[in-house]
Amino acid sequence: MRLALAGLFGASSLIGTALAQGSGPEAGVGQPAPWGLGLQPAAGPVKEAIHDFNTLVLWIIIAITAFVLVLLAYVVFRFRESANPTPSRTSHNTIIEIAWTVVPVLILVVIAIPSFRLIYYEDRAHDADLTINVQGRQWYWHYAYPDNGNFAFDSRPLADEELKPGQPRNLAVDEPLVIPVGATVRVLTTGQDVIHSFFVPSLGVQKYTIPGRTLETWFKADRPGTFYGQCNQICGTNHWFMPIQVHAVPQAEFEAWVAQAKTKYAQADGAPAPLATAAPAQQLAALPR
Ligand SMILES: [Cu+2]
Repeated sequence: MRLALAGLFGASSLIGTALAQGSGPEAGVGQPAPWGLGLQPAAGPVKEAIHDFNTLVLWIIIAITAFVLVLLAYVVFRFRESANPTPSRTSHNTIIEIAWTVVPVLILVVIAIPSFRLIYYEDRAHDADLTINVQGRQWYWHYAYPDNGNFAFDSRPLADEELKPGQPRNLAVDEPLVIPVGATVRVLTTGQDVIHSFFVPSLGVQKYTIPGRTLETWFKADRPGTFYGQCNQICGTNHWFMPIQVHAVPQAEFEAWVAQAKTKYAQADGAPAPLATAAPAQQLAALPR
């Protein structure tokens, strides 16, 4: 029995490792992979904390599932009709009843403590290096850099014929969000029209963008790379038209980008883009329904 359990746990730890590491994307790229299981590989500390919590809960689930499986198998075998012709009439057992109430409560406490710790860790950036305003709009993203010249721009997916080799379809965008590697980025989200959600799995960030409200979260990329996400709140017909591309670059490269962005993009004024220009007509027409 002990050997069988050890074998089971050995196999599940392999699975756990495989799940935690994900499969497919090379370092520095955060995107879904064919047949990928589990969470995307972490590209920063927030996602690492999410991985840790996920692994803890996975182990608890494995232990509970294995325990129930063994118990069921034992009961089915030990108390089958031929082996146990006159069944016991026992209907209460105080010790067992207390145990099966208290043990699950303890398990929930064990899960709750790191869970709350993670929520508060994700909640707010302490000593942020820069702030980015993210506004979800039907159906594109609007980004502003208040600390770096207060320029703002829109971000939309590339049409299929515009994709360069290596750019994933429906994830690559025309104007990515650019951040410096290693910087703590405060993200303030708001929605222009309906509720959207800013979600970049490899950086461990997911926040609603709600009209009339500003929500805060943060992330940090600890390596250069391109990290993809999507609006993951169903927000209308062209919900899928809202992929997110975060480009993490060294500080000097970021400063060079900021310098040209100040002249390339308009100043942020908070005014919504006219609806007629929200998405180029020919681009929308070319998209599958
Ligand atoms: Cu959306």
